[in-house]
Amino acid sequence: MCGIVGVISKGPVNQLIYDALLLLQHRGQDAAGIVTMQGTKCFMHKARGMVRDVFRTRNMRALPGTVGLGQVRYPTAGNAYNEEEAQPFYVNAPLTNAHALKKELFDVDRRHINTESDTEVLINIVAHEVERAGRGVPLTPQLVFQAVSAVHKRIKGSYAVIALIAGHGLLAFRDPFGIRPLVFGEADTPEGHEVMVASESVALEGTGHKLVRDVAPGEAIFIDLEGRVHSQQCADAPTLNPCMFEFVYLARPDSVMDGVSVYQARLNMGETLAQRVISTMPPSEIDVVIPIPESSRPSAMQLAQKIGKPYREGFVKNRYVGLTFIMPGKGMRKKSVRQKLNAIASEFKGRNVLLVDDSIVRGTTSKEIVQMAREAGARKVYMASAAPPVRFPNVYGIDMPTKQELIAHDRSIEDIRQFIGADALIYQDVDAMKRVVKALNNKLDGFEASCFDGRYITGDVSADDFATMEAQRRSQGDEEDGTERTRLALQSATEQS
Ligand code: PIN
Repeated sequence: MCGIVGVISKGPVNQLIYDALLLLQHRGQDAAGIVTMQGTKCFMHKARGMVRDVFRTRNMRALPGTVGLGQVRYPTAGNAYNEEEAQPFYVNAPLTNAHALKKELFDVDRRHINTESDTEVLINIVAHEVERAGRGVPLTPQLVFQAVSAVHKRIKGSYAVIALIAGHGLLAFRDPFGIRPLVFGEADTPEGHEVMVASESVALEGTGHKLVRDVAPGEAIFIDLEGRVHSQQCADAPTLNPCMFEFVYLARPDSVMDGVSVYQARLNMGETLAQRVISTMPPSEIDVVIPIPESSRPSAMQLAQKIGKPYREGFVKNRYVGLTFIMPGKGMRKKSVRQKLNAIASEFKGRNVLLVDDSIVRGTTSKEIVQMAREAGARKVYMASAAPPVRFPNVYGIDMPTKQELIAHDRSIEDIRQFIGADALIYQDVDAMKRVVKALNNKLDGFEASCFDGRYITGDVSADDFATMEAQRRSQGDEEDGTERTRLALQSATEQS
């Protein structure tokens, strides 16, 4: 998962892209970058870290031009800490056939891939197909669309792409299953017409653009340098199956995705979760409903109303959790949940509390939070999850642990309840969740909800893919624990001195 934005304007775009990236920061905090284009020349700045730390005035001044794009990155496939991989940051593209494509690119297309990143594979395929379509003739939108059709035939996975075609314009397209989100909007500025493409509508709204519509699954839009939008369906049998995790906790609640208000989706999930609560225990056994910040709030609020119990804030989130440094001679201390969340004791004392989280993935946070609620004086601690049990790994770009790390993989609800130490555990029902989100837009064909139902919509995911994914995660983990932490500590020290 990443946040991407592209814009074509009549004035400078560097500040605009920066502002949009800040609105998409929740989609990735690993690295950020901006590329701008002036004439046929491209300018770029990228680095590891959050948007506000990556860009300084001098970097922004070195990004001239009226066309550009940006990304906030969240590591998916590949080595998460390879600096080079922050570079091809135009795409949000976990591919399920990246390995085969890499070989094909080398053997057939004669292109060499330098990094482990799926994005580099994808961008090379796009570049190759665009070059092939435009060989010897002027590149028209029609030829660009022809290239996108060829790309769809070659790659498999979930992808939302924004690419600059030097000297021509901005290309954006979405995978034929509509897994990852992509919207576009426009604004009339004093300098003229402006078109913006982004992962979430909040990036458009927050920068003064009016949402025009979602890019359809399989569709490509090409914005020429005059700001004219050309569009065409480039896939054979597109269907719309947005990723359920966007609605569960990834997207901002003020975004509208594929015609669905994320906030409303969360409220609706609270409604069905309430039904599960009522069928599990008499609401009279619950004194108060408390959300675990942030994204469970709408569900918790709706749930509380439905069961007729008060909704109270019981945990405060520390907004300023910093880096973890290794000090000489000391082991690394893991940041605990307690540093990020603190209980308001008066809300727990002597009460039977129903805690609501958006999901339970590893269960480690839930376990610690249940413990904190008890220490704060709660009599009984019940836990409800607005998402169903997360039983299967994700191959479409959501950073989900391996099967073994998923608490609900191969475990009964009773086992999970015991693990987290709650007095009762209530999960969302997967069909009910799909039904209430779909009720917000009947044009949805379904959802990419493989983590919950084990159905991988692209139909090409094999046991081998899981094995590769798990191996990648393991090697990332090792590195994260070692050299990377040291490097981060050194880097921060230099920045502060
Ligand atoms: C909360 C996001 N949400 C919190 C992500 C923790 C599962 N975890 C999934 C709960 S917010 S665990 O939107 O960032 O505020 O089960 O893996 O421990």
